[in-house]
Amino acid sequence: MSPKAAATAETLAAATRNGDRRAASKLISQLESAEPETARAASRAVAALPLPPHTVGLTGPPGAGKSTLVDYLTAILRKRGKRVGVVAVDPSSPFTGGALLGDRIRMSSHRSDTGVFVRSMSNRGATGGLAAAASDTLRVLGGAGFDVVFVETVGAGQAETQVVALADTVCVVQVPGLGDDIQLMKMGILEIADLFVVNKSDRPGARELKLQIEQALGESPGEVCRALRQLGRDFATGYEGPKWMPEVHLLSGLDQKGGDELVDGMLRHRAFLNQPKLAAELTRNRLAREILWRATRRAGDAWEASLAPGGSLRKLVGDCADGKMDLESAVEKVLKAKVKP
Ligand SMILES: Nc1nc2c(ncn2[C@@H]2O[C@H](COP(=O)(O)OP(=O)(O)OP(=O)(O)O)[C@@H](O)[C@H]2O)c(=O)[nH]1
Ligand SMILES: [Mg+2]
Repeated sequence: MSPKAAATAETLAAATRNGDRRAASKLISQLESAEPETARAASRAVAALPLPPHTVGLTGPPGAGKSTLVDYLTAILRKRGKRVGVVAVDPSSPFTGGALLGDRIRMSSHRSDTGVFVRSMSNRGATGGLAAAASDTLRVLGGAGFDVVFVETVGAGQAETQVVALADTVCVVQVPGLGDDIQLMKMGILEIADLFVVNKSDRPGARELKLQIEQALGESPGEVCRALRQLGRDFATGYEGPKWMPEVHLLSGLDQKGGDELVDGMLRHRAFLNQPKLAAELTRNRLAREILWRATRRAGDAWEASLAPGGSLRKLVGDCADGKMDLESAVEKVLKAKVKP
């Protein structure tokens, strides 16, 4: 890595810690840079920054009112004296992602507020996976001193689920009138929610949907606790502390109703995660994933370089091309070769 890229990233990280918003913004752009040197230097520099005290993931179908809701919740948290960050993640194709994002953010009311930081992210340039890039972005916002950070994602695909799993608290947003509500739940939505939001409760069918979700929660087998499940069976079965039962909140982002109760629910969930043994285990789990992402990315880069024209394993590629070696044998050789990540 070039010393210059590293120095720039380090300088930006230090300024971010001092609350410099422009530095934070630049650092995030560098994380997303298509230039691997720049992205890697930024990722390395943010590793020492702290995660935000509370990350809240919001997910739900397109148009469910997530952005309107984030805007409303941000206003409530600002009144309570919290500094709020927002990351809108669009995992759609690199070709359409950027164009749609501007439309997805409805934070105009906070534009002049220095206690609010809004940022969008797409798959573009997210080497090493969207979740890894989002995780680095969270460290930037944590470093810049934001108390609560919202991460908004659309839908329930794999990339979204991974991003949402980064959050301490996950809110699944549903709306009445989409039909097939049960179908959505079958798609594993019950599994990932700490809080349910029945949004657009100004519309008919909201109470019925709330009842439906509560009923499904009551019937769902086993322990309903995302954090415990995430830690794996061994920890979950050995765990004897209090359990978390997902809450279902009626809300209207448009009429600005139900927001205070939802914010209280979010904070209750955060407090629940603070139980000493659980909190320690969650921190370890998160660190393990970050170490793995970072190591995988560096190893991947190194192997790629070694196989590229001019790389040390170039002969191997030639042997494969000439039919002197099969693919699997080549893979074995790659794994045994000494490449320096
Ligand atoms: N009736 C009603 N409409 C709402 C409410 N909240 C948002 N809307 C409307 O729903 C539409 C979508 O709102 P967004 O906040 O952009 O929804 P979103 O889930 O962020 O959308 P994507 O990011 O595109 O998935 C807009 O036309 C909003 O005005 C609500 O509480 N009630
Ligand atoms: Mg949106």
